[in-house]
Amino acid sequence: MWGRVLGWSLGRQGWRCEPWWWCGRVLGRWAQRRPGLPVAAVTAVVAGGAERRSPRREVDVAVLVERARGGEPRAVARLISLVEDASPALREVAAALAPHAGRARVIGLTGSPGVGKSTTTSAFVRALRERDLRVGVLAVDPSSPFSGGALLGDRVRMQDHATDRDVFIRSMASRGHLGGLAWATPQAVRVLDAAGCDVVLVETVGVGQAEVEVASMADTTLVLLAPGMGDGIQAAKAGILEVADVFVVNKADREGAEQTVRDLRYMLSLGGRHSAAGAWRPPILRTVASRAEGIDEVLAAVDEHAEWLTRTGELDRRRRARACAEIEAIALAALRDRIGDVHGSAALDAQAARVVAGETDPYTAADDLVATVTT
Ligand SMILES: Nc1nc2c(ncn2[C@@H]2O[C@H](COP(=O)(O)OP(=O)(O)OP(=O)(O)O)[C@@H](O)[C@H]2O)c(=O)[nH]1
Ligand SMILES: [Mg+2]
Repeated sequence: MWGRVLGWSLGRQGWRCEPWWWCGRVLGRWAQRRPGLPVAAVTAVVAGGAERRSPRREVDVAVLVERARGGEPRAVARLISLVEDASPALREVAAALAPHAGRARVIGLTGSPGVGKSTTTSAFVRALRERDLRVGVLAVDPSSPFSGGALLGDRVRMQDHATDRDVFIRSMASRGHLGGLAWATPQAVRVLDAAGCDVVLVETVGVGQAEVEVASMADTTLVLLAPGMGDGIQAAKAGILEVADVFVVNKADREGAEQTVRDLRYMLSLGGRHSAAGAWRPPILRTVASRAEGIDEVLAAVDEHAEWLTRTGELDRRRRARACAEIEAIALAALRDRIGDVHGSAALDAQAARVVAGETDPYTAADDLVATVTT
């Protein structure tokens, strides 16, 4: 839920009436007209009912996770909010989710703004629903501090799926957290995984470092390009060619698609991770996402990649590497917090004075500092 005003709440499905708020109003008025009645008590009882139902109240994480596992959209949304807001309940949420995650296939989609990621995602959702799979979609914008704005268009495009109970769609933004989405996204994926999603699609905007990080959280990463956007060069610069498992040249109905495919082939021929012996060779596929053309072929390539991941043990290796990165990020954040506490303290000042006086070097001083905060 995004907000509430006078008995109405704004959520994923638009504005909704809040019956308990209206009950409170009506009963309160009714009680006021009866002098013998303790108005405050009536209001308190009604308010209590409303509060107990209010998702902003006390968080019972175990109940929330159970409800999410039952596929209840509100519980899923609430859990993702707790993760995104780095709520104090985050640790409890992570612990409660752990036994129920690891089943979903995670597919990342990345590429420059406007290349057609959301259109492709929407076409994927339709194709996956035809296979009767439950689908989660996370639209992630690492460069934006807002969950709305640029992503509003995505919601509009995703409207086709808004009433489908087996499709969960959520947009996330960094909200200014340090390394925010890098750790919030895997947790949000776990929420969707625990909610029984067979496939989680993670759409990230742009081709910068943050996108590469988010993309590397997927089992299979799709890099989208479009003709005439100079994407190939940009992608090569950002190192995105390295993370791609499948290349999709979208907007193949436009002039220049063949040139984009040729450019890509050339760049891949120059070497890199994909040219090693036994490595996965990323296919280059053409799509017209707006007409759902080529989508089945892309899904077939994703299936083939999934099969390769399992056969070669790469899936396990990737998931472990991801867990390593996640643990490391959390540990570093904790360490940074503690050093922050030390910052300006007498211990740090004393070390600084010794470095300035030439009595020690900054490396030894840093070792001492780390030893102080970790013991
Ligand atoms: N001609 C043509 N237009 C397309 C195709 N796929 C998407 N579009 C259009 O391209 C525009 C951008 O599509 P989106 O799906 O929003 O692109 P996006 O990559 O999600 O954009 P951001 O989320 O802003 O980065 C929309 O107007 C689509 O209708 C295609 O295959 N051919
Ligand atoms: Mg989009």
